[in-house]
Amino acid sequence: EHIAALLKIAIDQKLVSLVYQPIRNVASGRVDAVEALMRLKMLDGTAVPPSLFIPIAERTGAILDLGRWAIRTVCQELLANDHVPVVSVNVSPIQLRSPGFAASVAAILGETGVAGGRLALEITEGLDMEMHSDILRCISDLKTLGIRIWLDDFGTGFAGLSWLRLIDFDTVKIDRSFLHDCDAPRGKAMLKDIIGLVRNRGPKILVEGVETEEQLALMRQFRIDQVQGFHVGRPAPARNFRPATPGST
Ligand code: G
Ligand code: G
Ligand code: MN
Ligand code: NA
Repeated sequence: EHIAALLKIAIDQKLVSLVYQPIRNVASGRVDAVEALMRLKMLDGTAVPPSLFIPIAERTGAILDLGRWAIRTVCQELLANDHVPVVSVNVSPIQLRSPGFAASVAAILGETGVAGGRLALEITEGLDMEMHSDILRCISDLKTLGIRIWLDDFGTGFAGLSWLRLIDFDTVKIDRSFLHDCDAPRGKAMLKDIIGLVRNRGPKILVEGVETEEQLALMRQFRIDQVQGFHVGRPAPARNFRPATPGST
């Protein structure tokens, strides 16, 4: 239908773009990573939400071209300077399952001269995340390139625990829904248990959706490694993450 047709011309017609949301290291207080988020607009300029176009892109296969475009764009427009240490990009299981995905990422890194360790790929524990041996092999190839593998939206699906058991994630992102009720004792205890569960497996922990100073204080108390959310910053274009150059405003 309409969105599917739009996705086919989106790259050529410059209808897709990336915005970046800062991620703060709790101990140092510095922004030490950013997450790239894809945006799509229609020909008349109206924005199409990712919750609408990503599933369509997955179904039609357009996600393969869009995903490579996103990784190349991140390398060119952000990782080309040394200002932002790490950029994370969301990837769909469809991409991880497609033959040659790891090789295409390796080619982009080679082309742009970006070190693999500065790129993180976020995987969501969705319902469709079957434990495909192709996916596990792809993740292992990506890790060989030095690429960091993050687990996104942890705690929202049924598959998260299986993924945690099978894959050595560098970072696990705890879904923002756990922050909503963490000012009540029950919610706080729940968050604490989830943090303990993840921490015992070894990965770093990032909590998403931090919106207030109180929540940030709690994250310090829980010794969370990184936080992301409106309290740290909203998604913004790449120019906001480049070093200030003399003469620019
Ligand atoms: O930007 P927003 O918070 O609306 O993003 C919602 C969700 O859309 C993200 O959490 C992520 O799961 C998905 N998303 C955003 N950008 C991309 C992308 O480049 N690729 C994939 N596969 N998913 C994305
Ligand atoms: O699915 P994923 O977690 O990758 O996407 C992140 C999405 O969460 C983005 O679309 C972003 O706009 C949204 N987001 C980021 N920080 C906050 C926050 O502090 N509060 C809320 N409500 N949403 C947030
Ligand atoms: Mn994400
Ligand atoms: Na998330």
